[in-house]
Amino acid sequence: LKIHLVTGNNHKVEEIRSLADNELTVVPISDLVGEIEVDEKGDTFLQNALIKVETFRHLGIPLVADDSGLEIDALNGFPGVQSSRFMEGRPYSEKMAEILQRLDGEKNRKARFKCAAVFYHPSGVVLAVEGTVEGSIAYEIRGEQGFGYDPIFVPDGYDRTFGELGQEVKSIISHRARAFKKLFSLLRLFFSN
Ligand code: ITT
Repeated sequence: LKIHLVTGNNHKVEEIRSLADNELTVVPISDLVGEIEVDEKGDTFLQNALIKVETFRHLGIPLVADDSGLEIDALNGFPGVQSSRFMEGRPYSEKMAEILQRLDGEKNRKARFKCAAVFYHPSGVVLAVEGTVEGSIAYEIRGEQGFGYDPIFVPDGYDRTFGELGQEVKSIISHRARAFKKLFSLLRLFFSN
């Protein structure tokens, strides 16, 4: 089964590809339509993942979308669905510095990454799954691997950030790994022959 991934984020493409088995080919939708622009106006990750898929439904091909973000308890869930848009155009080093600043003196560092993944097939099948990884916000930016907020997120059970732990650990416990492993096992049930 060939699935086009509705994203403009190449890190996501790499992470999701590494979770797929031989039966599944995951291709960025930019290969088909060039650079994409989606109006992510939903209030939840799930709504935004649905909007991404809906935007390209007219193509009549199997699609999958990922909407994800970081929720910080002491900031009432911020940046949440705004994880990408927050301080738009600025480098993540600045976005992370701003978050650490907002948490200055805060003892409650609890946070989680969430991912909603939606699959659409032109036959009418739609599957939606979610994945979460609980953790905490570090006191400084650490590590260069991954993308986005990885260098300030310490998953529960570890004392290093995703930025330090890298893909080997993310592919086992990340929000995205958890969501897409569920999704791909459902797809195997539906579409294996
Ligand atoms: P697309 O919408 O085109 O897929 P995007 O990067 O804008 O790409 P989202 O709208 O889902 O993706 O926003 C997710 C943001 O949340 C992302 O840009 C990162 O800032 C953050 N994020 C999500 N998953 C992450 C991860 O695994 N590690 C670090 N940051 C992550």
